[in-house]
Amino acid sequence: MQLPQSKIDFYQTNGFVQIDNLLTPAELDELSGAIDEVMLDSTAEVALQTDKAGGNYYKVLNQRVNTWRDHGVMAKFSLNEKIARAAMELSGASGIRLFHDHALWKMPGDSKPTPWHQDFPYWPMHEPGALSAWIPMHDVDEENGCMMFVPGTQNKGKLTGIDLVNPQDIFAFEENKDINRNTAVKVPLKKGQMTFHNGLTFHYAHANKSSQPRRVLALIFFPDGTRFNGKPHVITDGKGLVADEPFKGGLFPLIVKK
Ligand SMILES: O=C(O)CCC(=O)C(=O)O
Repeated sequence: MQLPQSKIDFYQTNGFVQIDNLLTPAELDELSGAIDEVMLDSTAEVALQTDKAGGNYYKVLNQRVNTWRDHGVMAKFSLNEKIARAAMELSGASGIRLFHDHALWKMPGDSKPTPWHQDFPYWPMHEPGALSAWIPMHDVDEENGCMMFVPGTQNKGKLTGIDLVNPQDIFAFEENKDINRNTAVKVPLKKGQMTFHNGLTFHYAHANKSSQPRRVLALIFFPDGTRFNGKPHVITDGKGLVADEPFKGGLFPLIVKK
């Protein structure tokens, strides 16, 4: 085991956890250089950019999806065994596959917060258990877009997905009336620290009020054996996946197993 049991217990209880120094400073510098290359390369064709400058989604997130298929150094980190092994230990899965990576930049200027949401409702998976690693390239705090999590909300189950541009208030949902939003935990991070969060955990990120992009790589992992639910998704559409069958193959690579 590479993680202390206390970290696994914290994740299981709270639905998120902070992990320090999984990547070395040299690795982080290499990743930081590569993510800049991917994000600043207007010719990159494979890594899908979800919105262009000026768009409403772009004000929340300037995002490129599946950078690992575009850039060898991104692949080195999106398929990194240390990160996937941590995801396996936290989730208790017997193997971990990558669903997709995404570079998540919050641009300076007219920046909007990432509203309170769960991730899992967006993902075309039957079984819950998927989780994200959220890896900033630099220090993050309330000023430039650090995250907040509501402990224990991973136990709420799958709720209606939130529109990230015109968000509903997740705390106003009838089933969430027992949740006190003041229990949310703000998680500023220093370079070298990262978080993992369960796809069901309520989370939020502050707007970026700094003068520089907030640069993050997020990796979405799921337990081996998770089945495709057949719903449309930008990552799975047109890939010939069969509903109710487990995800498999090189597009959703098995990175680590017990
Ligand atoms: O980086 C952000 O602003 C939000 C990230 C997020 O929602 C996620 O990684 O699930």
